[in-house]
Amino acid sequence: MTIRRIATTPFMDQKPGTSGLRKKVAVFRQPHYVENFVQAIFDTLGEARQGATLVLGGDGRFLNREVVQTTLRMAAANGFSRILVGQGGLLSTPAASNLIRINRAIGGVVLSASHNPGGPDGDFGIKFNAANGGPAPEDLTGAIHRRASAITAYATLEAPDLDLERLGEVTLGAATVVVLDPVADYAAMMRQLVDFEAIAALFRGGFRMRFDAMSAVTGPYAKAILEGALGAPAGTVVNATPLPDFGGHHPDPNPVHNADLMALMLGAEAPDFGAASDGDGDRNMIVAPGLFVTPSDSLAILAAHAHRAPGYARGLAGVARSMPTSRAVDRVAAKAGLPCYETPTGWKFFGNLLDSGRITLCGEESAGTGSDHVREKDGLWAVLLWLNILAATGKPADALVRAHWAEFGRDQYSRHDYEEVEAEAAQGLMRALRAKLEGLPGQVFAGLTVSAADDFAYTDPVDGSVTAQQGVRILFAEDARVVFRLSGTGTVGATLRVYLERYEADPARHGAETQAALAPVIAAADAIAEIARHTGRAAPSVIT
Ligand code: G16
Repeated sequence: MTIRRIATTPFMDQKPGTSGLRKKVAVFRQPHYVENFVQAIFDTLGEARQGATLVLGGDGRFLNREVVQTTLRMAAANGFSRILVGQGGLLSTPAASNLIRINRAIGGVVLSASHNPGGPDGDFGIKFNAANGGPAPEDLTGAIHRRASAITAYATLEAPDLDLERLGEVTLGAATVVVLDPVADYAAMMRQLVDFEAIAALFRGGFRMRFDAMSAVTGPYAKAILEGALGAPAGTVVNATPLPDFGGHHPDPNPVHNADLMALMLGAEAPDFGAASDGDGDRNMIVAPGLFVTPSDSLAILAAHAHRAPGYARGLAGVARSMPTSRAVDRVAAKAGLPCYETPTGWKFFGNLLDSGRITLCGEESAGTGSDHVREKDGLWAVLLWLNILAATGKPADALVRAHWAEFGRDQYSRHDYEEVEAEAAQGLMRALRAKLEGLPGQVFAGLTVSAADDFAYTDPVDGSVTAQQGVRILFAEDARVVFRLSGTGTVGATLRVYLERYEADPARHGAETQAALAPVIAAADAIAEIARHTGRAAPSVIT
């Protein structure tokens, strides 16, 4: 087979965001667009790629199959010797992370725009995960961006598409392509971490749950593990077939985009437990009967009980959360005497903490929870750990949450998103906020007194790297906080995220409705940032 070098010119917008390069499908369909970015990744790896193993797969969204074939041909032409690809081109993000680690691969190309909608008018994405299985760190994404901005040629192989349905090895040029079952290794890892027998006994005892795979990649994983290995009744997993357009839905596991699960769990016929996962299987949603569990609370509850699962029986080394995530997990860490780290938004910032053994568990408000078993957040793992905890404590999920609040207090929490705001308007809002930070302490807004205000900067304790301008945080003396930042995963205009929280120690008030409990914080946020004036929006587009 002939290797061809194709001349190309750079696209100047190939800058990875919070999690890889995410754009509209139409952008990725431009001639050479995918090839340029993939070649930039390969070039950045340099000579180390010669003879190396590469992992490849995606969440099954529109373009997934085509880009898998393109990447296979390019990988074979670029000197990789083994390419491990999930059957049908499918791999969940945590499963890809695991495969990279257990096969000592140089890294992986993961095709996903996560929770963003799919289909021809939706979004697509390409991210590179490094040899530790985690998202490429900032220096690597920076190098890929620089390379993509100066690229002049890419290498590919003249070869027909491979049959990715048939498991086994095939030769492609000088490389071996291994088409593997995307679920098997992942399921084996889960068996090591959580007590399958205890969960199976729970289901045998009549425990009922719904897992909504949202027509995305977790379907086959959840079917095999929950209904297959653990014996949950058939039909426990719904929307289990990955579809290129996710059935027309937004595969984002939150109360807004999974209103069906919310309605079921808040209704009279609620099963014992509800859960969902996103496009590429790294996010999770947890719903107890009558009660949505915020990702921040979920992280805290998992941290408090993880020792009940065999994989964590020796306890935790430490925990971490992204800065905008509520401080609920900090309270668990303080009581247990564990180190607790606060990182910028983006799973890549947990990588060094996990690699150096400083933390065992970490999570984010954006529905991500994970541990040191891989270097990505892991949706199904979080659900299995919850099930293990429910089995071990014998407590109903809602009672477990309320008991947690009674012990630690409740961090009322909500995120208000203003989507597709004109980019300049959103940046203007952030500039104006930064300009007034110094004068804020001592001022009173909606009855709350500002005690501190800054623009979050993070110094990585392992490599000393500094990441600045990661979100404006304003603390109030009344144990409340608001954080403002612009999303790094949107594909149209800018998304302003406003993260709101208030701590409540008094159990008598733990039942309060969240938006009502946060009303003064919401009013103070608006007064400080003048959201309506800058964005022209009277209300958020999405409240979660
Ligand atoms: C990605 C990152 C997460 C981050 C989330 C939201 O998640 O992996 O670490 O919290 O985006 O980021 P932003 O607030 O910048 O939109 P995913 O699930 O989209 O890959």
